[in-house]
Amino acid sequence: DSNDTTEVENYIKANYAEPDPKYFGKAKGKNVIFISMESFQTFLIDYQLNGQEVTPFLNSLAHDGKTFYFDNIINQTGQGKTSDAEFMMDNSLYPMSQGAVFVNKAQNTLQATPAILKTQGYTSAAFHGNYKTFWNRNEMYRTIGYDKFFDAEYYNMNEEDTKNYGLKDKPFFAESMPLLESLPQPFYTKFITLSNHHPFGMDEGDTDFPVAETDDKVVNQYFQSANYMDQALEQFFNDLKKSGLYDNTVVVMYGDHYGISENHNDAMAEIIGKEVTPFEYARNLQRVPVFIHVPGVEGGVQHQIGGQVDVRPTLLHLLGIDTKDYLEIGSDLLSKNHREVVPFRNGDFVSPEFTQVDDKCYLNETGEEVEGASCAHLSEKAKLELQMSDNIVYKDLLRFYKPEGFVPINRDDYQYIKNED
Ligand code: GP9
Ligand code: MN
Repeated sequence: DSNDTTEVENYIKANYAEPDPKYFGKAKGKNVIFISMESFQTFLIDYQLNGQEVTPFLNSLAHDGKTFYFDNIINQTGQGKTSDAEFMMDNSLYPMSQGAVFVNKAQNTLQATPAILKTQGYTSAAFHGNYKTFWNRNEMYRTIGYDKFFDAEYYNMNEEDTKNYGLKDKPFFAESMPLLESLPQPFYTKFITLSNHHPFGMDEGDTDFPVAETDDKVVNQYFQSANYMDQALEQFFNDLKKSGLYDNTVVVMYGDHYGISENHNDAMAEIIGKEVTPFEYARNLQRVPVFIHVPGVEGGVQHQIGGQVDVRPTLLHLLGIDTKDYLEIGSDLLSKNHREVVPFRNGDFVSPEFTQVDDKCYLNETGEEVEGASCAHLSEKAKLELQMSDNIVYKDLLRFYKPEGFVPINRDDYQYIKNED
């Protein structure tokens, strides 16, 4: 009710991180392209398998000085995996602790980015080479306010170009180009890749990148599909440049969640050259990369600790939209007051000095377990952040809140039926 809403509103206003004027509005009016990089973990960046870079294209972006590359962002997804990451990118709210928010809360009221940008003249679209009902996307996208959803029905889903969940990334991006170019500008779009999905095996001829040589087939194949995705991204960037869109578009790329679960710790120890302790698994291997390229703005490698919920405020501030009137939980990564106690969905957290894993407290510098007292205060902070976000999502509180100038979405205005486009 309105008491709950007031409590959440007070918490959010007290924790607001104001934009850095150096970046605020630097991407005003530009197109936006999000790319969900399936199962992509940060350790892959700059990793060499037998002396060969796995992701030479992404590595080049990480070091070109023009792209922001955030190497300390943690995976905050729950059971909704890809869809949980999408939820965070569009809403800066946490997904659910059990179940998928896309499945369970598709009827909620949201104030998602497509709806916010609509009042600024933007058209929004989602692109994905799987069928629209997967993860209940066709319902949740109506609540988020995506104008268009180009799902598998818009692509050539022939045998050769598909594997497990759908279209391979190279044909996906290639076939997406004309659809993207057909959109009115400015646009807000997202592309959800698939090829780097567990168990990762690619077909003969898709890649000539070598497999790793551990005893674990899943881990071995991960490098091949990650390399394939890297090539697909390079192809897409080249196409964006050729089309002229690149210079007028902000590109945000993020790893959606881990690809290699803790069942593969033995093989991963060989890969990273050290034992995968619970601390190592959480603090290092749960990182997912975030890249943001803003035409004409200098970037560089960014080490601040953050979470997936932090991407939206960062982007909105770049677009010149102050987030202070929105009930969102994340914190602008480029703000001088960015908060650095960052929760995992299960209540554990990462912070500059300490990391909590399975309720145990570790000192980052040594990876040693220390007295729980060192983490207690930080742990409370992390839990409170999750709780405030959960209040919004579980109690559907945005029904009772109207940001200034925001025009609410009417789900009935959105349908994703191909022939009626
Ligand atoms: C399916 C794709 C994969 O459409 O998004 O989902 P995941 O299993 O990674 O959540
Ligand atoms: Mn995924």
